[in-house]
Amino acid sequence: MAQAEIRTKTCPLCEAMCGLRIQIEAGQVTKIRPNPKDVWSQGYMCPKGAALGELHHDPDRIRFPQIKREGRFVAVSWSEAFDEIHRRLPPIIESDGIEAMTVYFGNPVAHNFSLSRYAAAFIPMSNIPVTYSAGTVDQWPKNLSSALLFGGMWTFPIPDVDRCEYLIVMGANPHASQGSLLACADLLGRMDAIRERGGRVIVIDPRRTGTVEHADEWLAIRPGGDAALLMAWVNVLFEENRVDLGELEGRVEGLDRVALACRPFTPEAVVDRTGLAADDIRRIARELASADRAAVYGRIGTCNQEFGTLASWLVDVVNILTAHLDRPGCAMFANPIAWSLTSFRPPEFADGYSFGRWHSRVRGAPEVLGQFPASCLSEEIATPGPGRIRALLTIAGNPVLSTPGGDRLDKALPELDFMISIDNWINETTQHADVILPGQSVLEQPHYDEMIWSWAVRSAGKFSPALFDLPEGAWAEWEVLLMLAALVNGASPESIDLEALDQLFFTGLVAGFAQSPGSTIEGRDPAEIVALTPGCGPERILDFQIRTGPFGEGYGADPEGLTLAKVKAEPNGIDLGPMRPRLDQVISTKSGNVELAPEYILGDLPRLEESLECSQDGLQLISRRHVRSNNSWMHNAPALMTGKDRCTLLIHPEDARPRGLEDGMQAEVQSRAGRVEVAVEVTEEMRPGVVCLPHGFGHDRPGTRLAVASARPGICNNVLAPGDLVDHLSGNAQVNGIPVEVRLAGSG
Ligand SMILES: Nc1nc2c(c(=O)[nH]1)N[C@H]1C(S)=C(S)[C@@H](COP(=O)(O)OP(=O)(O)OC[C@H]3O[C@@H](n4cnc5c(=O)[nH]c(N)nc54)[C@H](O)[C@@H]3O)O[C@H]1N2
Ligand SMILES: Nc1nc2c(c(=O)[nH]1)N[C@H]1C(S)=C(S)[C@@H](COP(=O)(O)OP(=O)(O)OC[C@H]3O[C@@H](n4cnc5c(=O)[nH]c(N)nc54)[C@H](O)[C@@H]3O)O[C@H]1N2
Ligand code: SF4
Ligand SMILES: [Mo]
Repeated sequence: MAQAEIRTKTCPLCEAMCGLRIQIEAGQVTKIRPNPKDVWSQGYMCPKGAALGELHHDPDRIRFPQIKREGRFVAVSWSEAFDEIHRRLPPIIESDGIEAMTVYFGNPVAHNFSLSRYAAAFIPMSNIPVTYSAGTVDQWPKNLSSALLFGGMWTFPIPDVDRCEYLIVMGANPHASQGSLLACADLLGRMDAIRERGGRVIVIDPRRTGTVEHADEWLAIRPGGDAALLMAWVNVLFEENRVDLGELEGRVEGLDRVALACRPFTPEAVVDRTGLAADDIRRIARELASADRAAVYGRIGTCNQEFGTLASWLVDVVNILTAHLDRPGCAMFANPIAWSLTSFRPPEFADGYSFGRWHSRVRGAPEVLGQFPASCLSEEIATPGPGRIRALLTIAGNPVLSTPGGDRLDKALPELDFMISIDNWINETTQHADVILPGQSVLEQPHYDEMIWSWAVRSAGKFSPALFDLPEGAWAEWEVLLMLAALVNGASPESIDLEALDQLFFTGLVAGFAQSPGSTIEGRDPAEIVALTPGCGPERILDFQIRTGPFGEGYGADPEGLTLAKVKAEPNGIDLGPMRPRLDQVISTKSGNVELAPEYILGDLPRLEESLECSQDGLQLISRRHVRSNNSWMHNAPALMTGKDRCTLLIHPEDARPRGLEDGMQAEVQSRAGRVEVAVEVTEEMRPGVVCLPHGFGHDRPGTRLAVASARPGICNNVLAPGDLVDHLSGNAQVNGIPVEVRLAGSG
């Protein structure tokens, strides 16, 4: 019998970054438990972490490249796959130009050791001009507001939950999600701790989620009402002379413009739009203003909605006006051990941000931060004419299920001349590919999060080595990205020198950082730094990020400082304490101050004001997550799929009764985009007038290879999401607050 060994590993599935102990016997994962010694997560984990073994051993997971021949995928060698790409891709680009190719980046790119670092290599090296991503179905409004307020599109203030006394959670459900754009293991436990030390937690959500069980108060807001509510708080703060910038006095531009802009939004004026009582709105504004350590935290419910950018902006505005930015216990900026590549400002925005620099061919959608809404992809493939997309690469994404109108994309993808996917499964999207290049399982690759520590409540870090070898001859995903960038440029596989490409990318990073004002190696010779950083790939980049980070050895500046080797020597991680005030280090606006009132954002206020008058009859659909799902891609893990059906329509009894709907009955849900049939769950946890479906289901399409998921397929809620419903400023999808009709199935 082989000896059981127990290895530590950080779970990369979500932002909680839990430390796990993984028991392996004879090459099989036999047990996964939380690691109580992990300095960051301290013994916390959720059921998904326990499923990493099932994901790794999943017989449906692809381990070898696949080429589609006569409609069926056949496993081939890596060199055959690259030859096929070289044979088919360059002719398309030669005839239709590089504009004929695009990429869709999915969510796991952000969590994957290789992809998170080498996506930044692939984009400039491939020269592909327009890319798509899950970002425009997620946090694009926050990227936009942060770019304008603070100068960095990934500069997100986060609540310092461990020292906070008054926390408002808007449009987030950590009970399912475990926290987002807020890294903090056991967020619910930390919310409980706020209340145990005499503080207060308020949840604002159209649904009484599991998170509400950890709060003192639940405000059942109408979908999309957040910007109006936040504006009313701003109104009360100015009206009652409660605005207090605290230490930020003199550091905030545009206060007068905000004071003027909030005038129409009295608590009384927003009652209809928010569905909340004026007294509650006023009371909370006063409580916020008088709390010493407080923060408003907004997440996907404030982004994926009608006024995503206004709401995202206003969360920061309210924190600023109540002296709750950049102070302990309030909204703060994290200080990661290893800085993230996303902290570089793209050179195209060196002189400031501008939007709508180009427009999409079919819909005329303006680009925002380089992207069009994800829902544009299907029409850009399907609509003939010059500029049509002929070739697509998807990287760790499943837009057929995850993006609005994904059913149209499903129909458009077969029209492509060539499609490549880098993915571990043959799913609703990748089944359309001509070539699939497998990624690694979590356990086959090292791990150290690239971006997530940039919004973590403590300055911590930890490295996990790979626990299993790659299959013979397999390529790591960072190598695949470099290879593909060269193939897009027409190079033949045998002529490609990966080491040279990696060196080129790394040298560029070092040079860029050495030129950044205030960087720890400002003015140093990049060649010297490169020579002092051995190795290759993502580990070398990580070593560089740590050594030049705030606690790093700085290439000789502080011999006691951190290196990757020192981090590796601590398998339970390194923790260097809570966040500290650091606005001066993160701000990169032209004025050097917080730009509180960007014209671009204020320009959307008339639309918000108009919306106060609109009466909202009929039902509105919102989305939900579950702790045992992860977007669309973990429904093939048997341990996560036990128990009752999770793909149900939640509906309030007052809405169910007149429609003759009872628990378990089938309902027909119709929007102007599409129609689905789904079982209902009648529950008082919904605000009346609002119904709710999970996203990421709909695994009933032929052609996929997902035995467990397709046995309990559920329906895809994004069939109901009209692609043209977007937040006007960011182009981010509005997948919450979709007008729908619901009736007993077969009754209409
Ligand atoms: N209606 C509605 N729609 C939504 C949302 C919502 O709230 N409501 N939420 C949106 C949000 S926030 C997001 S982020 C998007 C997600 O949108 P996507 O990123 O497009 O979808 P995922 O389901 O995360 O798909 C991930 C893909 O990556 C693959 N994968 C997993 N791990 C790896 C890996 O390590 N390497 C590689 N190469 N592939 C891997 C999986 O097999 C899967 O194909 O969905 C969005 N869609
Ligand atoms: N288990 C699990 N964890 C995940 C994921 C997953 O799919 N499963 N996905 C990951 C990803 S990609 C992301 S982006 C994060 C997202 O993390 P969260 O933002 O916490 O996401 P949700 O759990 O969807 O919570 C969003 C909440 O917003 C509410 N809401 C909807 N519309 C509105 C509105 O108009 N106003 C307000 N105030 N609230 C509204 C919904 O009812 C819901 O409770 O989760 C991540 N973690
Ligand atoms: S909360 Fe669950 S999915 Fe997220 S990192 Fe921890 S174990 Fe993994
Ligand atoms: Mo997301």
